[in-house]
Amino acid sequence: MHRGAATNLVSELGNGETIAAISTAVGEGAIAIIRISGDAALEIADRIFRGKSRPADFQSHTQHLGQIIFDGTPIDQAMLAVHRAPSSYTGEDLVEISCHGGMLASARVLEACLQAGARSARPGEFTERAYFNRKIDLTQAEAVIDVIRAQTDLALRSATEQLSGRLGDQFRNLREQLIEILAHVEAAIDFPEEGISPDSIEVVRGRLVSAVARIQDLLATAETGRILREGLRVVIFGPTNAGKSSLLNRLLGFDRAIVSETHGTTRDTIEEPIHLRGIALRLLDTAGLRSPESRIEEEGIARTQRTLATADLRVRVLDGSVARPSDFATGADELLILNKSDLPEHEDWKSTPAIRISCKTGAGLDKFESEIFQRIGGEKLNAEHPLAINARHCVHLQRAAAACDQALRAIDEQATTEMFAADLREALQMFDELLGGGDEDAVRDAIFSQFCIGK
Ligand SMILES: Nc1nc2c(ncn2[C@@H]2O[C@H](COP(=O)(O)OP(=O)(O)OP(=O)(O)O)[C@@H](O)[C@H]2O)c(=O)[nH]1
Ligand SMILES: [Mg+2]
Repeated sequence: MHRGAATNLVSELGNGETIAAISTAVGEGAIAIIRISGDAALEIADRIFRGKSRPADFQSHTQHLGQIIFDGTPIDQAMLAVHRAPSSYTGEDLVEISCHGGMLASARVLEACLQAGARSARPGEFTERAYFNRKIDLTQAEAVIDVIRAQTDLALRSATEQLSGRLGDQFRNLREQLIEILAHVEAAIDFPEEGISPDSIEVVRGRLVSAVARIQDLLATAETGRILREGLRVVIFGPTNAGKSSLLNRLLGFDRAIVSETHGTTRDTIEEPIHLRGIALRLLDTAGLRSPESRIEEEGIARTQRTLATADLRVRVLDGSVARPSDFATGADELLILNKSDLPEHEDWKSTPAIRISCKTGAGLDKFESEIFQRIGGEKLNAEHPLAINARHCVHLQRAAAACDQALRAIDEQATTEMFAADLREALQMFDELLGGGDEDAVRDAIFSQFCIGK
């Protein structure tokens, strides 16, 4: 095939609306997968594939061995599978080519697809098409990103639950409840002479109250969602030489930070990811707090303060074998740790409630981990079906709850039925947007732009 022919093919195939991309990660691997999706996917496959039969004749969901041809020459041996519309990931005709995983081989196969009339897919465009073809709702599309990014089993389980549509189902149920209530109310607007009987007002009120309660239940999972998706920032801080870096190293299981008996060893903030009982955390070790003895140390301590300001959980570590500092104080939201429990405890600490650990022997670390787990609501995270909303869901649900509350006030203040209906419609609108109604460009910007190319 000649390069010059490509532009003609693109217009012939409907403005290049058939897309192609390498769907596997960049780099060397055993295989790479190139996907083609759109009306012309089979035609394009026919142009670049030589095997026993033509892809257009393949049965859906079967794989066939052949060669990929580019500029008239074979470039790689590959397996090609055809998934016919609508039974494919995108809901369109979809072709998957599994070729050798070298960078060059996969790039050449993609080039062959483009030359044969496909255009390069934008990030997330395959999933975007699945969404616009109604294969999945917006919460499921979001779950695809969560599955890809999941770092712990728990995060993965939660994302898989969402991908299966369970969160979408909950939103749909709530939406249907609101529609029912609205239908009731609109009937009263259409037949004002009949009005709404006091009895049915009570029924409507009761349903609305239970809808709000369910919205609040979902909102209560927002924090869990944030922890699962982003990981929690746990900052270790306290006076110099208390054993902060020793604690970081202990929890990591390797010597990440320098430990020494010299006060002021750590100057910079050190951040490392860890998994604690299935939860992803970001653990931060900081420069010890004291009157700085140099400009560098002063900067280190300033960094400690800035890091503390962004902490989800602060862990104050002190040396239990020495006297209590005269300026000692703890904040209510901190975890207080007395380290060096292998040494005799200084009497100043006798009545201080704290978790006593030894980074040297490992004593007390179990208790410390349990306490962190409890503080971040780990029990909730371990529920059998860990559904947890994301930031976008949170904003919409908050607005829906506010609109429902407003509607309840409208009932109580005996406002006009129209006002009540307007509040309900606003709440409904929120659920439409949650599931993916409304502005297509906004959806594209907010969700699919976060994907990688080829997904
Ligand atoms: N006996 C005993 N010594 C410990 C323990 N934990 C730490 N140390 C010692 O205490 C000293 C200070 O430890 P680091 O971890 O460097 O303390 P730090 O809080 O990071 O100190 P700075 O970075 O200077 O702020 C080192 O000599 C450690 O070996 C412990 O549990 N028991
Ligand atoms: Mg240190």
